[in-house]
Amino acid sequence: MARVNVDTPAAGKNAIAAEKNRRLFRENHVFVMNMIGSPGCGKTSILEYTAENSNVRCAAIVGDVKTALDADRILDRNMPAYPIETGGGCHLTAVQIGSMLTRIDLCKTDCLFIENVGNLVCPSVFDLGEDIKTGVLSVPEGDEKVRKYPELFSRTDVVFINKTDLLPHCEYDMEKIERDCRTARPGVKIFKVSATKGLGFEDWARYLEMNRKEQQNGK
Ligand SMILES: Nc1nc2c(ncn2[C@@H]2O[C@H](COP(=O)(O)OP(=O)(O)OP(=O)(O)O)[C@@H](O)[C@H]2O)c(=O)[nH]1
Ligand SMILES: [Mg+2]
Repeated sequence: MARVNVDTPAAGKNAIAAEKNRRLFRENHVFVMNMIGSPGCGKTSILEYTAENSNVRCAAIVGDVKTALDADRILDRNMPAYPIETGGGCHLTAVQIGSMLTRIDLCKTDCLFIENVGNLVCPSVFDLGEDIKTGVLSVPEGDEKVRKYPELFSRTDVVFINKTDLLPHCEYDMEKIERDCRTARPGVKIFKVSATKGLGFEDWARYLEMNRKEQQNGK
């Protein structure tokens, strides 16, 4: 079985780049969320909804193995979005994020989203310099994902449970998954939403606004 050994020179390089990114984010008072979830769980759809419905000054770095399709979707909703093609890599690295930061007007950004490559495993162990890791789950994936991917969910301060509009069509124990999230990460904030139907985003809007105020107080 292939394993990712994170105790390597490459990991050391990543840690140094992550610290550099973090310093830049702090200096510019930018709140950074690293969004991690399976392919198709709705990461881009949540950002599209946010772009259309929030006044908070946001930008996104969007990682995909190939194409800039997701960054284009976000740009179409008037949120600045910067694609990174990993060319086969299953996660973003802090070096890749650092190379994008000269292109982003951090002074005019309160919240930066990093949409990681769709994957519940590798992105969870790579620090990008973010403030928080955000897990994105969706109802049709099934309600055992938190237990099956504990590395990620032990590190997520925010979890979206997306595609709640599909609850009537799926066997999904919402109470169980919420309990699993809280066991894995006590204090985690959980937003239950439907990105395509625009449902359940009230708490998310308040959370973003609270962070905007905190960042702007520092600017
Ligand atoms: N029914 C339903 N479909 C949704 C919802 N959110 C997203 N989708 C659909 O799910 C599919 C994948 O959504 P994306 O936003 O592209 O997912 P993603 O996580 O960004 O996918 P990758 O970037 O490929 O990992 C699209 O067809 C969306 O329209 C939702 O709340 N309800
Ligand atoms: Mg996407």
